[in-house]
Amino acid sequence: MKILILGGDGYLGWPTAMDLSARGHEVTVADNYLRRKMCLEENVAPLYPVPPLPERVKLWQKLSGYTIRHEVGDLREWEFISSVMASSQPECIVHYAEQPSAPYSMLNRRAAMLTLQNNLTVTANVIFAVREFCPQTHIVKLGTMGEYGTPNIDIEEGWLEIEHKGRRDRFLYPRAAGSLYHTTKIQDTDLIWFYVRTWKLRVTDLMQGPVYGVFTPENRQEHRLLPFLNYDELFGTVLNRFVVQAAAGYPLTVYGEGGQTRGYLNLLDTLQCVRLAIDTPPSAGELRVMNQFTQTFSVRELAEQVANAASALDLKVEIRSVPNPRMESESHYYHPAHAAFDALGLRPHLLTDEVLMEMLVLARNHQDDIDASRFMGKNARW
Ligand code: USQ
Repeated sequence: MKILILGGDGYLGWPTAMDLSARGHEVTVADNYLRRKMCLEENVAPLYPVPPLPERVKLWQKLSGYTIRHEVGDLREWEFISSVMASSQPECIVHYAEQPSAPYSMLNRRAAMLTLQNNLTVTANVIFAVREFCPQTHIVKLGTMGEYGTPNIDIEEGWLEIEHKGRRDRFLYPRAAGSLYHTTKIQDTDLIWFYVRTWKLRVTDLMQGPVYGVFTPENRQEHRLLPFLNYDELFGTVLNRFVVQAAAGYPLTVYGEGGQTRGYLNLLDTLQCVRLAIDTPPSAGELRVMNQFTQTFSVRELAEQVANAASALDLKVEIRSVPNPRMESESHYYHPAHAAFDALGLRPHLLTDEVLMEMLVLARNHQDDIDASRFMGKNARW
């Protein structure tokens, strides 16, 4: 299949590109290096350097014999996205091209505007480009479990049947985001749902939880093909941060009480879910929503599991509760459904001590490169 990956330089985009390429798909990636630019501006480099796309594509070619095409440019620009669509003629588009950080979106007005403009404009351009160049193409869009927030009722997969005054109808599940970033994902969903109804697009919206890990079969032998591993307060997700903190001998920074519960998944399962979504496209005029995570944990449970795995490597780990920089419930009901991917045959890679130890060893090998001042102190408070 011809597959176009938007945001193909990112934490998820590059591993997805290799994964699909290794299975014989004709993959094109497009990216404007936004993640790299934001990290440079905020002085929050990842744990190890990640080569730019032309180099990664060459390394992958040498390792696998497969070619990934790459286009560097800004998908907010119509000329760029239309030229990418015309040249790649995708049968499927995986849309990751968004500012992905909740804390970054809450930093200041500039970061907020960048998040709003980037995320909504790119999503709108994808919709218009599909309509113009390939209306049958399946869009696999990365959303987030954070669109639902933490309601005091069970979370369904995208939709909720409501009975009101004796009549029934089906609506998008009520959404209540906890950051501007998460709000833009809700706005994306609304935009997409409008055009699915209006233009009969076919879209899968993936409500994904926080992802951990960096290893995939494609990068184990060649570490220059690893994705970004950020451990800073802005771009590092919680479990990746805890692993690097443990390797650095820095206390694991549990925000507040640590009862915040989310649905987590291994990077390998992001790849698996995206493959399953691609292989089972929805019909024209259908917005299919699937919750994408494999296990739920509270932040404190994650910290304890990291501490436990670290002790097997003789790393002494302290778990420390720090004042929560975020506006979020620290103790709440959380019961989200995730049956759709199970029904498609997902075989989860669960969080084990072995998985954590492999990450801990990687982080320990880069111990001298860890800048502990990046763990906290970026002033992303709300
Ligand atoms: N947390 C800590 N200590 C830390 C960092 C985070 O206790 O040092 C807590 C946060 O307060 C939060 C939870 O861990 O309750 C998860 O935080 P996170 O930074 O791993 O994830 P989040 O900001 O929610 O965003 C990440 C990705 C985002 C994705 C989202 C899925 O950056 O792109 O959409 O996970 S979800 O969380 O389900 O909305």
